[in-house]
Amino acid sequence: MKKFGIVPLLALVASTSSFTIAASTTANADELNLVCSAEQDWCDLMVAAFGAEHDDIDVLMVRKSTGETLAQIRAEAGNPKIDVWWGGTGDPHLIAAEEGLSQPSGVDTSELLGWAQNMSQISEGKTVGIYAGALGIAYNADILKKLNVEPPQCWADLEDPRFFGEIQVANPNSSGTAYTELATFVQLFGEDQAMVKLAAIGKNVNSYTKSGSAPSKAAARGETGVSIGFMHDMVNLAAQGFPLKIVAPCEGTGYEVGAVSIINGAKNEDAAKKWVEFSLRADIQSRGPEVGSFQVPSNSNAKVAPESPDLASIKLIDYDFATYGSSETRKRLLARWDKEVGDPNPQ
Ligand code: S7P
Repeated sequence: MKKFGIVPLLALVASTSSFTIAASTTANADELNLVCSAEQDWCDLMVAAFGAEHDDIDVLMVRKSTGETLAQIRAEAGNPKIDVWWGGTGDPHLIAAEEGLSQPSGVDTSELLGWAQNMSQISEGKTVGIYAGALGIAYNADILKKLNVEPPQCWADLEDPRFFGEIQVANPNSSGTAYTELATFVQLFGEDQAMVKLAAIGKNVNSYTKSGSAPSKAAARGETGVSIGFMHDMVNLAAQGFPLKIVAPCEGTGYEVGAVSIINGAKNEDAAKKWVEFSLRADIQSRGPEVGSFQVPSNSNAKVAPESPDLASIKLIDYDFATYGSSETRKRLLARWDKEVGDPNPQ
């Protein structure tokens, strides 16, 4: 597995599943079974836009968190029900590739930014980067004011008892967002200290959600004071008028490269390849902001929304996708998280 520094490349530049079907009017249409791990609105837009160009392909889409999708793909190995997996953090896509659960798509990646091509290089073409986004902290300014609590600026602040019962974050077993957080802590503080810190933060956690975007939605609605998640999801909520403030933690932070993969043994391989090509196009990637998805697109010709967090101005770690996107590392880290941090009320 090849690893190379991505930060310089960046500088260059509820989980309840619901189904959507874009039905074709053509008899004998092909089918495409898609799992989407981005936000539901973007999944729906993508299915509709693809359907508008391919009226000979029926797309059956279900939205699932990243860790849940990896579990499904593993369970169905050899007889997959899914053809293509679009969206979600890149580490589980890389793990699927390493385990032989996805296959090279053979698509042209020459228009993509270096961090997206890196995913393809690590996985020998089995997964490709579609967007990037940084991990951060959000707080509900009204709630913290009412509680007379000083807002957090650093990851370390979240260990403080002043946030008792006020932090919400996802469970890294089901959520790619929360696995990115776990891997970020390990890269920032070392594995042992990361567990100590996450357990200390855990004392202040009111709930570990299944989906990574749920905590910031809860913070926006005033159901929790603080959330951990991706900054682009927080930006979307703040843009809707919720009293959410976004913090780039002082110690530095990790980031995701969202990905797309064709499942090994896909029954509808041609349609899956068409989906991958479609999802890498600049005009298609430029449409995320229409539905409040403010990740940085991977196609160098796609429009970056002014709302998108500027990755070059955030103190990003040089996230090691080859290591944290490997089966062995994820298995070990999740086992330690379950034992040393743990969710007292698993869903
Ligand atoms: O689309 C928003 C987003 O934050 O959700 C994805 C996330 O991994 C999926 O949710 P889980 O944490 O529940 O797995 C991100 O890839 C994406 O940026």
